Amino acid sequence: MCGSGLRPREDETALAAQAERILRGNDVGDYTKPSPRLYPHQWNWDSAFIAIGWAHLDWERATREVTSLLRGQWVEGMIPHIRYNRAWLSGYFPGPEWWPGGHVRRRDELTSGISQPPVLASAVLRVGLAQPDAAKRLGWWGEVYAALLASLTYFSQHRVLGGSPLITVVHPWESGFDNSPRWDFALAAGARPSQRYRRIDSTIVDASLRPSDRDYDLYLYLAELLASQDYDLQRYIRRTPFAVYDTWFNAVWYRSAFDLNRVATALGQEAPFSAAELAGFAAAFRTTLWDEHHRAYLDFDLVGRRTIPVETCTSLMPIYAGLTSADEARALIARYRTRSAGCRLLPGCLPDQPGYEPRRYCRGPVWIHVNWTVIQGLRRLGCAAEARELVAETIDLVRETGFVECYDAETGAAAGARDFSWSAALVLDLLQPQQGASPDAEGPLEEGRGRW
Ligand code: 9WN
Repeated sequence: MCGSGLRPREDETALAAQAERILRGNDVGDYTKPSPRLYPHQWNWDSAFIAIGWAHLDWERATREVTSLLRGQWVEGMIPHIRYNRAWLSGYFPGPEWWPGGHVRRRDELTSGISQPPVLASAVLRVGLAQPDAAKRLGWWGEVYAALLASLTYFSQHRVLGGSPLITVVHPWESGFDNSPRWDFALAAGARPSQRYRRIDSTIVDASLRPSDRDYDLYLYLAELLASQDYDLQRYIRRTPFAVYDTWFNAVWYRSAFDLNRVATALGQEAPFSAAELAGFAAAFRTTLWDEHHRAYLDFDLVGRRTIPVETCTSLMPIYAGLTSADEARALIARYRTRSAGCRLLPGCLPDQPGYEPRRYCRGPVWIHVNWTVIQGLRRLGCAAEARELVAETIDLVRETGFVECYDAETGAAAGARDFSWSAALVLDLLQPQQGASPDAEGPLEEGRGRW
């Protein structure tokens, strides 16, 4: 572990200016590209994180990031993981032709057919709270509220199975941690798509850092399968090799439901997610995903009906959601840090796990959004010292290596795309003084397991 202690203010100002340059450089008007070349379209959770950064620079711009993402919403409420920009269709693979028959509300929109971890409602709470003018804030919340509610109830209504309230993730891309070693079990069957394809990503970023061709075979096989089953979970589940309760995804949904309740209350409406519903969700989360043997939260494979025994950073996400007590959070962090001693920050996967690779994408590298998310949870739980330590380490790493997509878990060297938007946006957020109307500072949050 390292920490820089007191940093000169000018240094932070320079870092914030660099982050701002990256966001402005990737800004294409109503959305921000995650990175200049590798990801030219609009991505769901990228835009949520990015809006949090924009809120510190240009509030109206932050709101546009959200409203443009919502244009891709499907009739059932799902917000797709990619909203394609027609101008750059040749620059990214796979394009919208891999997601035929989508259920977009607006016929002029081109989107993917899966979603991503639903951080958007929490981001909207934050962005709103960054607006000191209450009329503006409430006006904007009022505009986006119904769409956000539909985006969360989509999961609780259309992505549940067999009476459990937990949400089923249907594709590794949907988890946001595409080639995580947690999903290696699904590669065993060697599933391949019916169509031939050519990747573009590995011509932009070194192939050794990206998911493998075997991973892509699975991703595209599942895309074809989803489309053939009209994106309907009840049909898809009978044929797919991949359907999981992802700890991170479910924790994020819980947090967002909680945060959307706060938006509703501010708007003078009844909280849409009742205390009983959230308590039921929290109880199912604990019962299904806590693994006593590993003493960790682990994902669940719905096809094989078994716990997936791979420990990664996502096992820390209950901290973010308020699904642990402060003591549990400290214990989980301490354990993760001890087992990743020699790594920077909280690496994406524990080095003692099968499939760990320090430089390859979701198999080990450090990600800024992972650390930012844990920091938010620690702050809410009052674990201020642990949060401060992670903030200092994050800033050190970014000062050293820049705002890249992810960082070699052991050396901190750049891995993945350069000038990565959410790294810039979230560091900009971490550089803000911790006071005033932040979601963490605002009002007593009566949370914890099953309560809100
Ligand atoms: C596929 C944009 C996205 C992130 C994901 C990350 C990566 C895409 C890709 O990039 O996924 O969705 O082409 O690799 O895994 O979390 O949202 O930054």
